[in-house]
Amino acid sequence: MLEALIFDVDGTLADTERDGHRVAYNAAFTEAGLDWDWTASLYGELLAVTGGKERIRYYLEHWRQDFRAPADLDRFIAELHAIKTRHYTELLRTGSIPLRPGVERLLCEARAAGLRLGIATTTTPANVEVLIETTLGVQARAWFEVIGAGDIVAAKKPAPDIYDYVLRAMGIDPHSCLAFEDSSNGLRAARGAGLACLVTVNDYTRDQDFSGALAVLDGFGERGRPAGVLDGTALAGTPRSGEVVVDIALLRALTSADPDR
Ligand code: XBP
Ligand code: MG
Repeated sequence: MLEALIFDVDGTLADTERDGHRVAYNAAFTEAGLDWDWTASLYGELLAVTGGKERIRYYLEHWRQDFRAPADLDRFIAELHAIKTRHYTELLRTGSIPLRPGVERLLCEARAAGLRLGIATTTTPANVEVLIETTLGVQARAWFEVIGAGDIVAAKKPAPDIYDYVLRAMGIDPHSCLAFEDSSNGLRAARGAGLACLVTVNDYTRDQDFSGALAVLDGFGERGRPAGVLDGTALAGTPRSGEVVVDIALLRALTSADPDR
């Protein structure tokens, strides 16, 4: 019985990476006097590592062996990442990053249907708070019982820790939940915590491996603008297997047909 929806943030609720986080990282590098430039293409490779601090370290280790790291590299990275978070939240406040089509509709439908809502994300908590506030309004923070984000867990996605944290905090069984993700790392994290997972892809993740997903779509769809189905195995039993609008009826059909539940 579906009781709760647990959403990833970056790439799922909103397309935040290329024109949001990436721009903020580059602004932080400039402010710190670094000649680092994360192009859209390079950033696509760096997204293999979740977590901004971890991603910066990955970049140094694989692309900038020439960099003369300070004695306290952890502190240097943490301070640089804090500058990035300031730039990112400022960018969000300009209103330039909207929710993806269908997200607000689905959240409202879920609330009307009495489903519980949670968030499980690798990004920094402040980024989630500001995204919700700037796209849905400050009152929408209360829609989500738990926001599991960033360093609240030691191991980030694809480790299942953030989903385990949210499940524990909500006191709910994974089989009563459905996760929404955009990336293979996120799918693996959700599946590792025992959740069924619906994937909606974006340009950075479209070609990744989504084995184990309930279905793979190119979005949530809107009435009159349905989402394309990339892998709709579980949709076969539903009346709209070619194109779909993700609504509560579809989610209930998907999860009730799921043999893992
Ligand atoms: C995506 C991430 C985050 C963001 C950047 O998180 O991996 O690291 O790219 O945010 P998710 P930070 O898809 O789980 O929402 O710089 O705050 O890490
Ligand atoms: Mg994501």
